[in-house]
Amino acid sequence: MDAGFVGAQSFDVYAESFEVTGLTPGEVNFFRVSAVDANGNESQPSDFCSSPAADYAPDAVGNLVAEPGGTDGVIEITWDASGAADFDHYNLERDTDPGFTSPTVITETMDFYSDMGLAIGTTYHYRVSVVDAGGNVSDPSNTDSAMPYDAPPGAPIGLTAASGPAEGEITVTWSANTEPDFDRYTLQRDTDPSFGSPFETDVFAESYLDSGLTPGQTYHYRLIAVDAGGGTSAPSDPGSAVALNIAPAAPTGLAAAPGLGDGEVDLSWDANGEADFDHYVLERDTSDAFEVATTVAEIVAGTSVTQTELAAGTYYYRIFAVDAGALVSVASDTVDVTIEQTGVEDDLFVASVSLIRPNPFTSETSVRYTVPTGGSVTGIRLYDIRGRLVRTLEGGSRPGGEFEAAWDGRDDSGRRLPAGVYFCRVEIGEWNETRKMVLIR
Ligand SMILES: [Ca+2]
Ligand SMILES: [Ca+2]
Repeated sequence: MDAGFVGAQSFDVYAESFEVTGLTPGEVNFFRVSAVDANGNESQPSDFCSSPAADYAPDAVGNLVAEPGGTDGVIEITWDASGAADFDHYNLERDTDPGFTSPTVITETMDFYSDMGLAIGTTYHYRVSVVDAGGNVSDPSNTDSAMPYDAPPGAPIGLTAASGPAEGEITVTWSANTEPDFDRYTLQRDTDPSFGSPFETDVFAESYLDSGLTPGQTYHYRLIAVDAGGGTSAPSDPGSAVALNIAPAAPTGLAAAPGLGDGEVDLSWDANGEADFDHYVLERDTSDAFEVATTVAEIVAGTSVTQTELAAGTYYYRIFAVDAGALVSVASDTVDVTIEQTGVEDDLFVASVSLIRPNPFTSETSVRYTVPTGGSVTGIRLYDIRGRLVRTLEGGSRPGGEFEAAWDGRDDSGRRLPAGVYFCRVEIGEWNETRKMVLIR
């Protein structure tokens, strides 16, 4: 090791060559030789020579195995330990290309490695080489590949559904999902709380404005988180809300004028624009107070109507719009019209509704009406505020005369109807009139 041969090691040799072993690989050693005779006399040493000790590359290792780890984005790699005496470290190579054209080299002294922060859904290839103290590199090991572990997201939390802000809308909000490779939410909506056949939509934020819903209808929502690997969470706790329903605007443009025929009034108004508009309720009274006992109401589908068989006098009209959820607008402006007396009645009896009493009522009320002389087919039918037929009180031919029909506040099936406004439509031959009734429970 030292050309001055201070502290040199010596070997007795009986031939003209000798192999020195156990040297540090790659280290330069110096040698010289002297001859010794049988009496132990030693010659002067020869000139010295030198050479580095042989340093071969380590053997390759095997049994490299790459497997998904226990948390997102991790691959665990193991391999056989190197037996090289001058072992220094391993070069672990990682590449997304199985040909290792541009590998990332990881220096590791242990015979295992946890590779973290990898892209989920990507396949990574690994192989390892042994490096000795002299920098000699073994052949690479076998190769193995794996995709990083991809845990599914946790169930989303904090889901809240609220009506509005506009008609037919619900706003749904929730807390952000913390999944590292979170990709999107799948929001489910159903009118059935068991979510039997939900509507689904992908959402990439923490809120969703659901619009175009049926105003007044209850909708249920729940949320599933989806990660980049397609893993799905359990559903969130559900939330529900009623799609906002706003009452229609008051109808505008109401106009009333005497009609072409005797006792006729022509009425028209502007159409309402609500998507859930259902019908109009036209009210008539002989004073602009529109008192319950005297107001006559008629359900109208279009934007004009002709009232017939009115006696001479001044009539006041106003109109309401009703939506599919039975919400009623405030009243339109009131208009009035006066009809002059023209024709002369020669019937003893004239078709009419003379009285509904009591009105409002709690348990029973009666409708007093007149069938004209000669008799006529007569129908008395009751409708609710949405225009649905709930009860038929009369239906058949009647002789001329005065009659009363009682109503006990029940429908045709005998069920008690809820408190509210009902319409009584009396049809006597060609003549008809609708009156408002108020049931109080
Ligand atoms: Ca994941
Ligand atoms: Ca509405």
